Amino acid sequence: MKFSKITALLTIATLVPLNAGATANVLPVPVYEYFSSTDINGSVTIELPENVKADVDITIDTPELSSQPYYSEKSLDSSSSYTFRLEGRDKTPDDYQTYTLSVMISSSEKYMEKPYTFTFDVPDGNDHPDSFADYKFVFTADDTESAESWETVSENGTELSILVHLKSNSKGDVNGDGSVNSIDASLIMAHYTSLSAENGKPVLNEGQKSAGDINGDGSVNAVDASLAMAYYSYVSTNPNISIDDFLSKYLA
Ligand SMILES: [Ca+2]
Ligand SMILES: [Ca+2]
Repeated sequence: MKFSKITALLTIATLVPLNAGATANVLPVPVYEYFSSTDINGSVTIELPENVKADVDITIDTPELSSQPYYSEKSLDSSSSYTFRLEGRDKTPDDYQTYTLSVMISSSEKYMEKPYTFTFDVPDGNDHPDSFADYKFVFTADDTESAESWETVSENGTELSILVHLKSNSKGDVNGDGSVNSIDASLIMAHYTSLSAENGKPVLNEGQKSAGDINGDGSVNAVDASLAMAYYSYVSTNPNISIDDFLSKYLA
């Protein structure tokens, strides 16, 4: 009787969200095939601002493996926080493991040019009790024009606040280099082709998809790629026409 009460209390305790303020804390599942939960001695918690999505990748470097996927989460939603559990290991020159966190945040029309990255180690919990490494990254986002995709706003031990600067691409300019040409058409086709395949992954991020949907019908496909090419060839003889003006003529 006594034990079952204790068990019930423990069960309740594990259901309490780890972070007050976030609606729920999600524990993503590692993709690393050698993951051993008994070796967990660290974690990375990510909190996202409202109205964004995030792709979060954690890779591991060891003497045998370089940039091996450890976690790979796509389109994480802003309404939750996420805790990625990590194994610890004692480090020697020929036996190490180093993690690299990579976070790409996007909104429906804006995206990060470069991912936020952070490289760190997790010590071995058996040899170093009380060494649990609990990193926390609190992200905020704005659309300030900046040469940098992100900046560290504050750093308090292992808790970091990161401000990301989201940018948007103009219509047709999928890669954001300032012009619409065959590179953009190729990216649109690569995205469409990849998603048409079984288990295909998107090539374009949210902001790029928005720029790639040239005719604005909600999907990015061969029609948009041919419109990019048509505009590119038209602009070579009519250099001052905007893509919107071109489209209103061409699609009329
Ligand atoms: Ca371009
Ligand atoms: Ca379209």
